[in-house]
Amino acid sequence: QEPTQNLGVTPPISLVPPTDQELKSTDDLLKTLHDYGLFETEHEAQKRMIVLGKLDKLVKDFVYRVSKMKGFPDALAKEAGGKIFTFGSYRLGVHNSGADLDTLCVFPKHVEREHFFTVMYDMLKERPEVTELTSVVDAYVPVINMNFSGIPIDFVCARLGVARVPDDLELSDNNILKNLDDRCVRSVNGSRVTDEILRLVPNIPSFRIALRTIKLWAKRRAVYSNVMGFLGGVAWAMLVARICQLYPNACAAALVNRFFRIMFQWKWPQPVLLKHLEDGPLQVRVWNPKLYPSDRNHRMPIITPAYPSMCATHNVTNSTRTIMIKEFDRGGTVVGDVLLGKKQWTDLFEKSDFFHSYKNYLQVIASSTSTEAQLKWTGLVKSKLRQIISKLEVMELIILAHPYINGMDKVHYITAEEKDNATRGIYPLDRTFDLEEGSMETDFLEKIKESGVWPDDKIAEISPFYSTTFYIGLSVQRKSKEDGPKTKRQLDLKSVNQEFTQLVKNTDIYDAETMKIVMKNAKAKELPADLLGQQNQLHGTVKADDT
Ligand code: 3AT
Ligand code: MN
Ligand code: MN
Repeated sequence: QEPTQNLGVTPPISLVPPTDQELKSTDDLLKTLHDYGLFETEHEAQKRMIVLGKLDKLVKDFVYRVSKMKGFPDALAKEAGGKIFTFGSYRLGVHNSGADLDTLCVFPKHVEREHFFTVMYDMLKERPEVTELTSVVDAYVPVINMNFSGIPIDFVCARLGVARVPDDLELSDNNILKNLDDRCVRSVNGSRVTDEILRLVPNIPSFRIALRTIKLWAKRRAVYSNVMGFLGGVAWAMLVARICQLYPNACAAALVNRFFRIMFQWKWPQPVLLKHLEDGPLQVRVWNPKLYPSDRNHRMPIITPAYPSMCATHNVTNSTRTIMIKEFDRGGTVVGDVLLGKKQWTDLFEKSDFFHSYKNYLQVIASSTSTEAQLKWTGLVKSKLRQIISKLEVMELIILAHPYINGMDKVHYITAEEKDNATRGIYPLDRTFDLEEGSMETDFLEKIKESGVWPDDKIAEISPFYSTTFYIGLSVQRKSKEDGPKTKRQLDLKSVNQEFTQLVKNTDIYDAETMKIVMKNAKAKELPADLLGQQNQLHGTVKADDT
């Protein structure tokens, strides 16, 4: 591709090539990204290729088997084909070492979606390379999750309206979506969106370094999370892609600098588009605020480039947008100093000081008595937490409601008498332990024994109790001069509490026997010590950094 080609909805802002200073800064940036351990080894890269090769063979074998089941003669069953595509960070070429491999399996119309979750699932179960095999058939995008030779795979599927899926089949033609099940459209579009982003970026190597930088920055600054109302990987990729279109010849350091400055000044809710929206063959909505009132609610619209285009950021609220704009401002200032040699790239990646930033916090604690229940319950509470933010930010006294992107997972070993307290969010600190993200390792009894705080003969009486605490930082209006001495400035969160409790309890997942939900206020000085960067001895391990 010609680097100067106009790929966006406007001409580029500047075509100037990088300065020596910018090139040197880009070198420094690359070194810094390597220091954070972001890049995988050659060995790991090769392993991914081998796994993808095996998955492709597996898909063809799967289509063959189902074809035979349906009575196809051998030759036709072999010709039916089947193919895999990748999407997500791996497809964009910005995946970290250890990242998952997002893979789409495409098959012809005589194979049904159900076959993927039965026949394919069983074939995977047979493979010695496969561990931790699970599936979520009723998700918005149904998926098989597994580790294949140690690499985490998100395996989604699409049944196309064709008799054969040859190896040279492409997904770029909009007509491929005709007569597809909605779930298939969503699965195919994960891949089509990533492909389009790459097609619309003029300088892919610089795009990749800039995007890796922005993703690391967003994680460290705690603004990387679609569920919590910030942006997810696809949205960050689209923003960086737009900057690449505007500066097609810039190197990564310059792109990162422009990114922060342009995003800080952006006239939201003007949308970020990578190309003009297309009409297509489906009876589905394409994002259009002139036509659809709900699209006008989007605070920070970033629109996917593959038909049918959608807003990737409908979760953004006034508060989360304000927080991100403030972070863009900070990012621009820091990078400006980096380019002047006054600061280091590591300064850009300084961790968010969320737990030191507010006087008042709201704690939302989801708890239960088993790991299985806890995973489901926490997932549900997390997915609904934005509703609290929306309710809080319309309250008169609240300026900003700031959700932290991760919940804090803990296990508490409690006696039967301590259960009542535990359900109210009061735990014995000497028997409380951090759980690593994603893991539900539960055997901390040894540690309790070692500590000597709890005598051996009593250990039989304690059982694990799991809690996940989400934090919302509250910026509350100060007393104003007009307030008389009797003016009530008390923040009343009772109704928010009640509505949220109702909302999460009124679901299929909720089980009154095992699951509890509590909302509590916490002043800054009442926050657990481990959140403030002080180590509590028995908490032992400091949580590993998630980046
Ligand atoms: P990582 O390197 O994996 O952290 P990523 O951008 O690959 O970054 P994911 O693997 O989480 O992130 O997601 C890849 C794509 O899968 C992005 C989106 O098209 C789709 N996807 C992810 N989560 C969901 C979801 N909850 N619902 C629908 N689609 C999703
Ligand atoms: Mn991924
Ligand atoms: Mn994934």
